[in-house]
Amino acid sequence: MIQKNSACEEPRGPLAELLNKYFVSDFRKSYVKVGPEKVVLPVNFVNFSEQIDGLHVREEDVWVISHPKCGELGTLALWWVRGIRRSPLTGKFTLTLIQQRAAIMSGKLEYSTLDGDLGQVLEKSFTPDFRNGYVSVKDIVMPKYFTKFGDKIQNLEIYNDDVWVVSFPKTGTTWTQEMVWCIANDLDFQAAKVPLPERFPFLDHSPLFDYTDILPRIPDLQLPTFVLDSVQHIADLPSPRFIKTHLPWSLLPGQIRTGDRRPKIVYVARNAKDTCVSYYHHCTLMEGYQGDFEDFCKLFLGDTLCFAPFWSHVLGFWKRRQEPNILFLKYEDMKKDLPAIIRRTAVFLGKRLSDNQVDSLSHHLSFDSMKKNRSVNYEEVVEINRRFNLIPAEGDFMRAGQVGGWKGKMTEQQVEQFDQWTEEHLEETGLCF
Ligand code: PPS
Repeated sequence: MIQKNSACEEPRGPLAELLNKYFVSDFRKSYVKVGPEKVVLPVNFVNFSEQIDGLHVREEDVWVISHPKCGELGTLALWWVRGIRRSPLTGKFTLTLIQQRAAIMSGKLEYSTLDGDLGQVLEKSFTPDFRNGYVSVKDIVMPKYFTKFGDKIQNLEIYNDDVWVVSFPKTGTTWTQEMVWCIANDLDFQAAKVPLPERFPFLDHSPLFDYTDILPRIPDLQLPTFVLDSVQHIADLPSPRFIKTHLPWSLLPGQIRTGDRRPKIVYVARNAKDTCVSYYHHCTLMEGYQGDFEDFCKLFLGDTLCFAPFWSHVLGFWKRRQEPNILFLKYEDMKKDLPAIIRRTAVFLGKRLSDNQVDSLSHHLSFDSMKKNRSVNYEEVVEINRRFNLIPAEGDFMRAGQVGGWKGKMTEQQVEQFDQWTEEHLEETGLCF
């Protein structure tokens, strides 16, 4: 990295003479040596050094840094850079490295174990019968069972007419799925009686629940393919497919990330405090979390829960929100003015809705109506978990459906921590909740 005011000097000596003799042209007049490392660069670099120096760097950026044309050697020398921070005191840059480029070049995901105290809390309080631990992949926390599906997800064939709903867990995914499905299917409320997980399957469902050891023990437990192998199930679906995922941008199938295929993607985000409270209840009710709320907040703030880090998940889509195939929504806006969001989503999906249709869909999507609707309220899953003693907890998936429900649940200190954390991550992003 070149620092502002770093010294530039003219290269001297016989090698510099060779360079200036054989490697100058109309677009490259001469060379300079820059910075303490005396990096040789074209003289025109001087015109850009201040701009590069002042470049706004975000933590969720992913940089690949290499020496030019270094081929096989470069494969080893390249690193994924997770974060770049500039010290206000020294002006120096610090790079946070994730993993060697070699793994990325081979096209295979690379997994590592979770380190640190929070990793231990997670392993201790959140390993029910169907989850035997956690891994880190591209710096994202996933259940160990994800290792069986990860590469298959990376290589999943994508179609431009797919419709995806992408989100961090508990941010309004089900609500958004039902809205998107109904709009895309011309408000066919009769067909919408088919359970949502069948109409709009969850790509990363199977990695969350490993039933390999459970099924032989409970022969009466009959599970559909969208539960047992959700990735294959989706690969086999006819078009147009509707796909839910909680995967962040960096773990989406390769064809989406490279832009080779551009399916419609609706991303929904929610404020961190309500998401955390909702995720806590969800993990207790539907995923077998055994710890308390205090530890859960620590895990959330420490980005040590499935699909975390939270903010890079949200910002990964926020920064792509202008792309024509991406629609970025907020739970809070849906609560504030659902008809307006329905209209926006309809335009995005290329559908026209009359005022009456917007009204009837708003009614169908109201919290009270969705809470009673067995095709979207996951009552059956809660019942199965209880019946087979997989998770004995009591509660409803459609729990509170409020903005600000955290108020009765978080301590003053937790609120302060969440607010500070939010502020740090949203600074200069233009995103607010
Ligand atoms: S999941 O399991 O990750 O897919 O959960 P997700 O659907 O993202 O989030 C569930 C929360 O969304 C609330 N919800 C709604 N709120 C308002 N209106 C409607 N129609 C609605 N449908 C679902 C649901 O109650 C969960 O939030 P909490 O705060 O837990 O109530």
